[in-house]
Order: sequence, then C-alpha cells, then structure tokens
Amino acid sequence: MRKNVKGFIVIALMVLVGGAVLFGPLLNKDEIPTEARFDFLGDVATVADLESTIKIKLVGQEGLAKVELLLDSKVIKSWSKPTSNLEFKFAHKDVGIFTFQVVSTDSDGLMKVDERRLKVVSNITPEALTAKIVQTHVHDINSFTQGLEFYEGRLFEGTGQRGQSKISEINLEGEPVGNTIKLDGTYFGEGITMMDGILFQLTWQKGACFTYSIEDTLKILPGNFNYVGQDGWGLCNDGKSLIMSDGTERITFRNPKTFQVERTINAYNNRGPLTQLNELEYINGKIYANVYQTNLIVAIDPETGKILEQINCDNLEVQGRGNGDVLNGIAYNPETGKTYLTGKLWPKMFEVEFEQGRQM
Ligand SMILES: [Ca+2]
Repeated sequence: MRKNVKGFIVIALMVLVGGAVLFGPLLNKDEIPTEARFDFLGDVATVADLESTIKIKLVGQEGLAKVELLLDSKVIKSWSKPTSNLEFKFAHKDVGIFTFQVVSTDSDGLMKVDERRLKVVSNITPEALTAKIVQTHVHDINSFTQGLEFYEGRLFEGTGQRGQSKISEINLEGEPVGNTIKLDGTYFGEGITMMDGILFQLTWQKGACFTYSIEDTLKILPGNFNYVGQDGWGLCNDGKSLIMSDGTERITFRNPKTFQVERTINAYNNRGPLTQLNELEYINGKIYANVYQTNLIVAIDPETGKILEQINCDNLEVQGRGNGDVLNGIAYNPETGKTYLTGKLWPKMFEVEFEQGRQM
C-alpha cells in the first residue's frame, strides 16, 4: 500500500514538473504572443439544442489579422481584425464529444491554435420502464448468449467463448432446431443479425464478420467481412443497414453488401454517454441495447443516439439467471409482436413487456 502511495506521488510530481515546463513560457507577460484564446478553463459541456455562448479572449490584439472558430475542423465563424473580446452563440444538435478550436492569425501571418473539447449531452430525460414477465421459457444453460434474433418467425442464437462459439436455430424449449455451426476455436462469437436470407456473425476482437445462408438450414458462406479498429459486440439491422455495437457508446451503421461504415451515433442520456453497449435489437424504429454487466436495457434513437428509454430488468436476473452470467439477449418477433430476453448461460428465457415505472 505504501509503495502505491509513493508511486502516485512520484507520478503527480512528474506531472507538475512537466506541466510547469510545458506552460512556463506563457507565464512570462513580456513573451505572450498575439493570439485569441478561449475565455474559460478546461473543456466545455452543454445540452443538445440548447443555445450556449462561447467566449474568446484576445491577447495582444493590436496585431491580430483574423480569428476563426472551428468545430471538428470546420470553420463556423470568422472575424477579421477583431479589436475586442469575441462571443459566439451556438446550439449543437448532435450528442457526443467534439473539438472546438480558436485559430488566430497575427499581422505577420503567424497562426496560433487553442483547442478544447465540447461534450454535448442529451436534452431528453429517458423514460424509466420495467421489464414485466409475461411468460417463462427455457434457455440452454450452456449457451453464452451473444446474439439473439428472429427471422421470418424462426429464432436464432449466436454464442461466445473460444472453443464454444456457435450459431443455431433454437426453440423456446431451449433446444436446437436443425444444424448448429461451430466457430473455429480461435474465434469468440459475438452478435448476430439476419437480412435478406443472410445471417451475419461478429467475432469479438478478431475483426471478422462471418456470413451464413439461412434457407432450410444454416450454411457458412465463403469469405468474410472485416472490421478494423473496433471490437465486435452486438449486431442488429433496420432493414437497410447493419447496426453494430463495440463495447463503447458508439453505434456503427454498415452497408450489408460491403460492410463499409455509413455513419455512427453515440448513445447519450441527459447525463452523458452510456458505454459498454452489448447485444442489440431493432424494435419499431428504436435500437434496444443491453448495457454490459448491468440489468439495464436502453432504447436509443437511431438518428440522434439520444437514449429514449431505460428499462430495469432486475426481476429477470432474480428469476432467470440461475448460476449463469449477465443479462444479454433481446429478440423481437415482428410476426407476433412479442419480445424475449435472456442472459449468458441462463436457464430461462422470458417473454416480456416494457411497462412504465420502476419496480419496487
Ligand atoms: Ca438481438
């Protein structure tokens, strides 16, 4: 314990010394360059669609030729030969983390940049819902559920763990229907989704998305898609794009023919991002996501990333987990309008309805 404390002090001192060296020259008044800087300390946070004001302070303004304000590298405001401190009013539509830069150019053409992060949280307070159990079904306690989805009334499950990852068509008695396809032991299976007769299966950190034809039975298709720079966690689709989570708050939309990224959104509520988004399901225009290692499911607006609903599933864990792992697995059957939830290695699967209010 003492060693840890000492280590921390050493690191803190190094940061202090490093900071003093880094910022030392700016502390000498005679050497302050002619530039514009944000008139606040640290990064800024605001709420989506709320009008906010950014204040910019001029330092040695006699020589300034131009000041520009950039948001994510795009110029959003420009001032020519400013002589007094500046203000800019803005309302940001999207949630997430963005970069503000003030770029000042002096009369000699010398440019200076001051950069800050802008965090935009949601202007929506999510509706608090609870998953009410309508009916109890059986789930295979050997299935480490990572993907669960209906396709044309048939239920499919993808499971994880190296050496045990597989995809199967299953029934509500926890039994496989038809053939089960196992992954090579080096792959850790993750989310699955189905579009136009094709089942897509992510693998956790291997960057490979396998495809299978569905038809009467599952058959693996040659080749696979690849994704770089992100984990593969959950997967669903809106009928046009594959929708993928990667363990952060980011959700990526991909083209099902090419696997190219079309766009991304960030899942935010009115406090900030919700990370560790796991198994996904697209239900009636919203993306539902398990939040890993919690009994929480969130419903996300696919356009904005704003979290619309937060669904408490504590009662499901109490009644359905057994000796299993975390809650994971959401499947909606559009033909019956029924929604099913289960967990990794859970003995039970539940048909549920999301109702208003938190349970006691
Ligand atoms: Ca699902």
